[in-house]
Amino acid sequence: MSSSGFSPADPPAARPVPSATAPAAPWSVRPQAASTTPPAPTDTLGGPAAAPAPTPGGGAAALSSSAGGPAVGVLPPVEGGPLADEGLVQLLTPTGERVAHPVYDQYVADLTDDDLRAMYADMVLVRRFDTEATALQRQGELALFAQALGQEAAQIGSGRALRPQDHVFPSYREHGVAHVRGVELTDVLRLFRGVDHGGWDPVAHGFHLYTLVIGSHALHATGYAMGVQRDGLVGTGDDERDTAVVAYFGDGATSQGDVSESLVFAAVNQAPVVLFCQNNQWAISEPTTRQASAPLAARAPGFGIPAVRVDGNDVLASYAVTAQALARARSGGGPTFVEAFTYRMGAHTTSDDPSRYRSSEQEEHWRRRDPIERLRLHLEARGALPDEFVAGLTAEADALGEHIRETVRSMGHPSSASMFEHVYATPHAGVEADRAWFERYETSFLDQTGHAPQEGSHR
Ligand SMILES: Cc1ncc(C[n+]2csc(CCOP(=O)(O)OP(=O)(O)O)c2C)c(N)n1
Ligand SMILES: [Mg+2]
Repeated sequence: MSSSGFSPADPPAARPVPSATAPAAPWSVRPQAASTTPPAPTDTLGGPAAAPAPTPGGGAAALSSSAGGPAVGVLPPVEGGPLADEGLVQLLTPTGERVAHPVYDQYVADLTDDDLRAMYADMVLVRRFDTEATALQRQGELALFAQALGQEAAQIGSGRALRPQDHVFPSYREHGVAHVRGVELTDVLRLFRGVDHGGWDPVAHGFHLYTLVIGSHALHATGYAMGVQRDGLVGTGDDERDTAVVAYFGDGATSQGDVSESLVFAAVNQAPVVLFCQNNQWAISEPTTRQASAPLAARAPGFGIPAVRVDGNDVLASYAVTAQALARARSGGGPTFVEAFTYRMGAHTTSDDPSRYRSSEQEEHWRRRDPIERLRLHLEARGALPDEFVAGLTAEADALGEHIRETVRSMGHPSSASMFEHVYATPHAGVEADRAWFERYETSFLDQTGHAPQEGSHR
């Protein structure tokens, strides 16, 4: 058995939705238990300074009554900037200490040392995959690659909370989720080598193909969830039947209309969908502070969707909040918006150079919050990371690296005509017309003997 432990087809059962209510988040418009003084926007997370508070004459002033308090019937603006770290659900501190949580402890209470080691192994293997794929791109073996570096906890934690019947709509760096859904990581590289539109069977894995059109799959996921609902696969009480759908997207995607539209449809239909936003603080070179003036999660309640902000570098907390959200969806309780606050430790893709737009101090700040290191420290403190396990995992990672290198180099060259396959399940006149045009185009390069001309001779 591999050191990655429990099989992707057999995640630990998520527990039922707890009746306890989480304390109001600092950005909530709900009345706060203690002081209602908004926390000052801070830069405690090492990112660029949070957006300034609204100025007189701006939205906040316009919402105030002449007496200075909020106008009757008008909701006040949400509190805190998009980088505020107050209100994040956390179960493991950056140094690996377990902290208690009144709501989410119960979701991780059943996790054994084996489960924690399995999560650790997943994260280590996915990081090795990232490293190998990046090196292969540099060697010209891949056209492009997008790392998951730094986001392993958000992906493995949330992915491990899924059940086999759940269905995931990823964007393009969800390699950790792909791994726990049983997708061969080398198949992910078929897309990045350009030999395939996808590389795996979405139905077999409950894991859709990667989506490069930012935010579009939030709509696909919500529509799919509405279908699941209409198929009677929600709220039956049968753990093997009730199904949830997850859309993974980034902070930048929340600026797209598609994501807002999916929130509308999810809310009014009470669709069994979890809208899982990995806020890695960057949309290529655009920081979250240029796209939001309040936490991204704070948008969802305005649509009527409950939201939770979680420390996305904490694998346990990511597991717990996702388990709760999935249980809500499967039981017919409707959608949840999860904002996993994390950091893109690497470049956007291999075509990007982040030193052009962010500081090495910020990168160093987040290196000290590495999600893998956090779980390693926790396991060590529990005495649950024996040397033999570490040695076995290192050997498994080395074998994975070799497997990736060999498999990618031996991927064949598809015919260019294959790009027209699988566009639709049934024949389609438009695709046939494109295929015929492309064949004529390719034939136009052949010389009179029907052979391809020598390199450069047609120029
Ligand atoms: C509709 C659309 N607009 C623009 C782009 C170009 N683009 C590719 S990645 C990206 C940034 C996405 O940022 P985010 O959603 O935060 O995801 P991340 O890459 O950080 O995981 C953009 C704008 C695109 N692919 N699709
Ligand atoms: Mg981002």
